Amino acid sequence: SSLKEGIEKILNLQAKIESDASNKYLAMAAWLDRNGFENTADYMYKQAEEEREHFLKVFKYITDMGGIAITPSIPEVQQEFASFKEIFEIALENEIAVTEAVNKVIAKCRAENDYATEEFMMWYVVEQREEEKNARRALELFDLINENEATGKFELDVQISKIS
Ligand code: OFO
Repeated sequence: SSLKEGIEKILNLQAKIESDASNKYLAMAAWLDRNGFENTADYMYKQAEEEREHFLKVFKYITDMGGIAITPSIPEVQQEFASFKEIFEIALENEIAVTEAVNKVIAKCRAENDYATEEFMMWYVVEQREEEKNARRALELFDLINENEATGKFELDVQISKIS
């Protein structure tokens, strides 16, 4: 393998984090769907698909570099949420945690002089910047549109689904 052991390990961890993110968003999509937020549900199903792609991208990279990609286990994820808004609070927290994980991979690459993997990970840096911005924008909309007013929920559902 052209991957050092520590790099292979941290990349497998990143693959698992992306896979977990996909499952978390899938549960959020289902909650949104069954609570009538059809547009935002579609948005979240799409996020789940995107995270699955992020997972596959790193998974394939490990293999391409001659390493051993480990299929991640699937833990239980949160299925119920207190409110529409809580979904986006959790989504933002999750994106921040993923960004931190990406940064750790890059720090490891630098420590191990693995500049090829560092370059590969830059795609994730850009992606995380975008996803954090979108999650923050969704929360901003909750400040602008009152969820508890007559058509507030409906309007939020429409506007959030238009992000990105
Ligand atoms: Fe994988 O991009 Fe967000 O988490």
